[in-house]
Amino acid sequence: MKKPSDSRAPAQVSRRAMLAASTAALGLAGTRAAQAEQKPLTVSEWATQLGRPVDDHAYGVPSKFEAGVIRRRVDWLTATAESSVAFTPLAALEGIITPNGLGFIRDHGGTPDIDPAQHRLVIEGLVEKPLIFTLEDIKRFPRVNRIHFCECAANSAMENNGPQMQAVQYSHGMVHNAMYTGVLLKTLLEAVGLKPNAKYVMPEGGDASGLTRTIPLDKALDDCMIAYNMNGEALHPGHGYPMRLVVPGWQANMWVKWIRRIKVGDEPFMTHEETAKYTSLMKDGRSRMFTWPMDAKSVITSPAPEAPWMSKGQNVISGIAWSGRGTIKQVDVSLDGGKNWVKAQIEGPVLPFSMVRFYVNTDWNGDELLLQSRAHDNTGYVQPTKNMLRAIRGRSFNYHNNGIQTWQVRKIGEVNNVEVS
Ligand SMILES: Nc1nc2c(c(=O)[nH]1)N[C@H]1C(S)=C(S)[C@@H](COP(=O)(O)O)O[C@H]1N2
Ligand SMILES: [Mo]
Repeated sequence: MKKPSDSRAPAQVSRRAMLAASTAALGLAGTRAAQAEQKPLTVSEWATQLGRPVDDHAYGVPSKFEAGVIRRRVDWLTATAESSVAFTPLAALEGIITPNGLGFIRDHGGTPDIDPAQHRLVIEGLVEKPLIFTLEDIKRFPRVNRIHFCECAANSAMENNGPQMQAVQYSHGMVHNAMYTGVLLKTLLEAVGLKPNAKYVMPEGGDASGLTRTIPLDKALDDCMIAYNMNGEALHPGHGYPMRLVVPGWQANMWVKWIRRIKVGDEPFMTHEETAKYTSLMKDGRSRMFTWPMDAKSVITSPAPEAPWMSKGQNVISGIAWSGRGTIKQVDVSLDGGKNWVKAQIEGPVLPFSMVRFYVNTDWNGDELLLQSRAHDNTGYVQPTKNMLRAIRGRSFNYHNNGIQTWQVRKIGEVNNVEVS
């Protein structure tokens, strides 16, 4: 039996022999075994009295012991709390569905509180019959349910300049994955009737920022949705209540929230922000524009700087992968900074433009690891290293940074955001 080498693990060595059969079999060396010893199967305090009344929260909340699992803002990142971002706590989440209360929120002008009875969606421009829809109208059209990731183009952008954020929540937390219920945009565009010269749709938000984007008609007619439910329940206000545009696989700034107007046009409608901010500067000084789909990306969510391993022996590497060009085909994991790779096990649903969950089960001897993950999608695209991206795009703050992330597992309780050359 291995000796626990973690100074944080309580002195359980002498009594560990009693648990040898179970813990040695699992290779568990630390916290879990210690807890088991401190709480044998006697009657626990909470079993000697009645619990709280059923339904004491009309809308359920997590255990108080999960109080650290929350969205977090980085206040220095943006000028104000209204034009800000609150990041998904990826290290604490499992599977592929992000709970609605934890999915990142990015607003340009704060979150409006919209009365659904007052909200309207106007479809106008190059259409035969402009129409105004209420939420109830929208709900009368045939429905679809689709699971999709939503990733801000700026996710991981700072990391292009070298390791910055000591938490996967901040380095990669501008992504969430949810099941949307709504109507295909195609269905609504058929209802208004497109004029033959229609080429683009221009969705506009009903918030203070009035965010407007341009989407080519092909994409609009393919898989875009007007969604009103997210993970079963009505969209939360921060995610666009009562309705938002879903643009599967494409950068999240096109997923217009609180959508109130769709104008159909024959040329792109470029706002200042769209031309100036959502282009990517390259090394040679030119800019990449219209970089709409999000390329394949993956990240190990546990261990991570905020979720270190606390024991040697058996440990699970858990991560997520997604591609805006299709379906994830394979994820590789390296323990040595990209020299050797093993194929991760993808566990759970594999769907187009959706996250997948991957695992590698390990037996950790306590030596330093340099953990990386690398996604492959069904177009044959393989997630590049950060240096491969820099060779083309340079080192500036870079939108669409899908470079491979490295976590250095240095010792029990310590994981760092690092880079290997
Ligand atoms: N109307 C409106 N839609 C918007 C925004 C906004 O500020 N206003 N922000 C966009 C940006 S930049 C992102 S990253 C996504 C974030 O979606 P979420 O807040 O549901 O995560 O919404 C997009 N849609
Ligand atoms: Mo964004």
